Amino acid sequence: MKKTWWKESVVYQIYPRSFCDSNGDGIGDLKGITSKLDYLKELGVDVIWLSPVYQSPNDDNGYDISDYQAIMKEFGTMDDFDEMLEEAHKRGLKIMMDLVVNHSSDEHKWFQESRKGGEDNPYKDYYIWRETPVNKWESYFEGSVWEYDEMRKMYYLHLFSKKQPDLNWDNPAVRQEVYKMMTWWLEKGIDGFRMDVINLISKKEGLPDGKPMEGRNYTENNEAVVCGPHFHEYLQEMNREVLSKYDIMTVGECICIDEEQGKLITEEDRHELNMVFQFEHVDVGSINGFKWTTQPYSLVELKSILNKWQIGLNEKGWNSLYMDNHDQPRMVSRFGNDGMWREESAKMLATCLHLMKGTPYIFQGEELGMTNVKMDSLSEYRDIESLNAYKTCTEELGYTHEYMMECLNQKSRDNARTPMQWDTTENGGFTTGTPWIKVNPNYTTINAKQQVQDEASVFHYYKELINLRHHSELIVYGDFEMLYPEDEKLFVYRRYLGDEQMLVICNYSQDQIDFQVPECFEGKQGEWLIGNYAPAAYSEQMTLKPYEARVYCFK
Ligand code: TEU
Ligand code: CA
Repeated sequence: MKKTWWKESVVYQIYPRSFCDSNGDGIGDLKGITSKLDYLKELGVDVIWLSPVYQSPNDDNGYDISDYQAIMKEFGTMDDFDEMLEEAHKRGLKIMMDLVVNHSSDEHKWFQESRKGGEDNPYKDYYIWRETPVNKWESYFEGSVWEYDEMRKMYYLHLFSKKQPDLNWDNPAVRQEVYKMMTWWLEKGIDGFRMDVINLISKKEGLPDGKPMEGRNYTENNEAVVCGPHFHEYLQEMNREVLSKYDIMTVGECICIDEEQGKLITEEDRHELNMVFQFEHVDVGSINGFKWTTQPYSLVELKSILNKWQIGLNEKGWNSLYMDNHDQPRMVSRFGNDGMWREESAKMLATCLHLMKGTPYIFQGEELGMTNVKMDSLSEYRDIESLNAYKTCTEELGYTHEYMMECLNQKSRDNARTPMQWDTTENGGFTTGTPWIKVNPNYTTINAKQQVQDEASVFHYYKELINLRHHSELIVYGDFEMLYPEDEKLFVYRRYLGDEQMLVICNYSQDQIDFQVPECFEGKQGEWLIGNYAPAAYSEQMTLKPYEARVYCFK
């Protein structure tokens, strides 16, 4: 397996709107990010992934871009960006940009021109236009994907909100525009791209209806849009024309893919992308991919999904490791225990994730064990997906208000988007103004300032995990084997490389559990590596405490 810096790195995701506000308008910004680079350096991460900072009317918080080569006014200026990039590089931190090119904003110049129609209009086919809706596809944000445009007197396709029209990737001019724009950013010196829903760019010819899903046709269009007929061809073209010319890192967000597709995208000799964000493990507990339910997840299922990906991509591909991002509820609330065992379970989950094979991603605040937020009413939610889902679920699917609020409380994307908790001053130190979204009131006990000072904090635990990775070939390149796959409370695995081995034991429950090491470790001498309780000498029988994680090394 080829060794590269992006396999040895840890990535930190910043959601700029909620990170740090430098001028008191209640919205995080670039100068705010620059002022916190030392904090990230202290944590020890290598790469920062910035959620979109481009000009945008913010229908979907920057994932609707109206100018790919300008900075969103609320976030600052291009000079602020350049300064941030320079300051990051000075500290040895790399910057990976979000690339949102499945769709643009309807306020993008390309769309404004495209709306005009006309035979000689070069922008005419930049988007997907039809005389009438040609299928029954539904948008991922609810409602039909077809929107009538008064000016062109035609319908355009939008897989997300109606202010996010899909670009027509089958038009070579569109692809060239995108490559030109990517090159412009790379020439500026950025270090990579995270590609938003990149596996939706190629749609099946004729845009046919698929088989309706059971219950409702929520994802009926998936088979026609997910990894469509030209998907790999377009990625390879992009790689040839742009990516291969730079030493960068790429990760494609790919919805509804399995590990077979994951392999095709990430295998080195196919020259597409370095890694993908797959969704199977974070969709655990959903019903047919429909997330608005409070149904509990099964640990056995979670393990079998992660195992499948670890094995599938082991030879020539590469995994990303994440549970948190700006679209997911907080992992400590979801897979851990955000009450009595918050610190223990946050550290346990981090151990479990960071010691698998792949590149780990930390979402802002995860390193503090930040939790989901309790919103008091629907009006406190800001996220377009949550608000639209409330409408559909209560109006069409018969959910009660109370049940839907519980679903939102558990799953809304806004759980991730409450402001970063810096200290105990008003608004958690995020802003001196009125924050654009509610601050989680638990900032008085969960905040960066306290944790940086406290050696026993979740922050310091992350620091240690990152540091371990930086000094261990076994952690980066070792093979993975899942142990006790059927156990309903323990997540146990081993890593091995040459003569070295590592045993990772994670208790996903609040029960005390008696554990017997598997046969392959019997008679061996283990050495303590890391854990979330006091170090314990190795023995073949152990009793695990609630949410305990222990890691032993064997040479
Ligand atoms: O997410 C893709 C995506 O599929 C999510 O919207 C997903 O459906 C949802 O979060 C599951 O609850 C990307 C971005 O990460 C997201 O923030 C954007 O809203 C979306 O694309 C559109 O650009
Ligand atoms: Ca601001």
